[in-house]
Amino acid sequence: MEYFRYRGIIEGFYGKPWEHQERLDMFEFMQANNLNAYIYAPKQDLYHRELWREPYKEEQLQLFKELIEKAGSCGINFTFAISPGLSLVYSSEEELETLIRKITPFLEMGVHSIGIFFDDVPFDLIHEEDRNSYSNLAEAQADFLTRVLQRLESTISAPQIIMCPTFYCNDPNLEYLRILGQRLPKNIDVFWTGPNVCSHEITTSHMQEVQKSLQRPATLWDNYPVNDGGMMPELHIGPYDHRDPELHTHVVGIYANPMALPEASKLPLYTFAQYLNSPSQYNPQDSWRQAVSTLLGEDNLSAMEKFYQSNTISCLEPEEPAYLTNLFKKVQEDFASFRFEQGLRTLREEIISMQATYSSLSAQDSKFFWEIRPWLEEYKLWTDYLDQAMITFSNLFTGFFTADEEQARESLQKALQGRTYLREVLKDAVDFRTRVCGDVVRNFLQQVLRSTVSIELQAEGKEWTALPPGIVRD
Ligand code: 14T
Repeated sequence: MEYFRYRGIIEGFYGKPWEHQERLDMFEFMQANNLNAYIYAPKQDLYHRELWREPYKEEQLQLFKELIEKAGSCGINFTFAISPGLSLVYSSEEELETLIRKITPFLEMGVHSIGIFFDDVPFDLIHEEDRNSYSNLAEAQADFLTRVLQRLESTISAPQIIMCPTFYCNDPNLEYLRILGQRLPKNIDVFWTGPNVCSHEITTSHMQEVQKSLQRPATLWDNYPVNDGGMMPELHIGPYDHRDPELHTHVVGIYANPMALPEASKLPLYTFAQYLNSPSQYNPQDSWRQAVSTLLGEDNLSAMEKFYQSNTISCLEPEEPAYLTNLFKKVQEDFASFRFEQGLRTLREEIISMQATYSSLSAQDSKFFWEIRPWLEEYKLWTDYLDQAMITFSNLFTGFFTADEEQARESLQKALQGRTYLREVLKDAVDFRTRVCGDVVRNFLQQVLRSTVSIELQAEGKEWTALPPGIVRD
């Protein structure tokens, strides 16, 4: 007996949709990991959202046919989803006909599961006809879906509708949800993303409250590992985490919304599948190591573990990368306690390890490693900057603490040159496209600059209390 009826992936992100071949390949991955449901809902497919009324062209339908057949042969329930909410007139019979016309080719290809999504659309009724027919948005959506279901039931046997509400997270006690719960036919499934759009944690008691409002257990649309919109600089390759092992008691299924990078998504999706298949035995760290070994090979495990230390940021782990934070904290404590050699050694060892990690991973050329290239390349840049920061600190300490005046002058001169380099690269780093290393290395470089302000002023023959340019003393 399975814990969840739907164990799936929803291609529901903004940005570049997956390629046809990537989807076919993903279906095989899903089959191998006992995932049984896929929803087609890429926001950037104009025919899915903006142009929802336009029928698909024959060539596109041909590709869908291939996808649907492949899904079938892999034991995957294929759901075609449409997002009409930006412009739909809920009360209109013509609109209903248009939607039925749009999905008819899919029904003919054997699809019996349809998604109708109202996420990220206006919160109010925007058409006058609708304001005259309904007293609120929930009533309009429930009525429209009831009519869609009736039409489907008269056309095919056992149709399935899953809807995404306009308010799909946060407060489970909204009036909007209660109205949907009352008015939507009981066999229509309803999505929910948890306490947030991208939820750090999802508890059973939260889902129990959602079930109470919706009068049915919800289906989770889990926004991990998706990295669209403002999350694009983040690489979400960590394990699925912070979902109660008892969620299946109040949830009928979970769909993970992945990244636009299909191969990179497979790491977290592998762990997601293990959670779904055995929630109480699921161990995120063990599962992740298994995922890396299985998907990328045992040989890459230690380098991937190291690289992941700098890529932990996501809704699941929103803090700065903990490993790096702790390391720099230790180095700073050493410096502050006159243990310069100790602190510099820690830095040097870290840099060597990061360099080795970059060399090892950048030498790989499978699709996974091409997808993570932007993070890998900026990781390399941070490593180089860090190397310069270490050398600069080293010169600074020598400059301050050596008895040899000549050497002291020389070292401080070198520290100032290091400073010039670091202030330039810090400016370059403003334009970094990824969040690899978080702000930890950036903050450390900034600290080097602060530590050298006084010697720079001195070198320029200015006073300690030099005022910023443009400001003159009375
Ligand atoms: F319907 C939903 F459950 C949902 O999550 N919708 C979108 C989804 O397509 C997107 O991939 C996801 C992650 O960014 O979040 C939703 O989109 C949003 C949500 C926001 F709160 C886009 C912008 C937002 F400000």
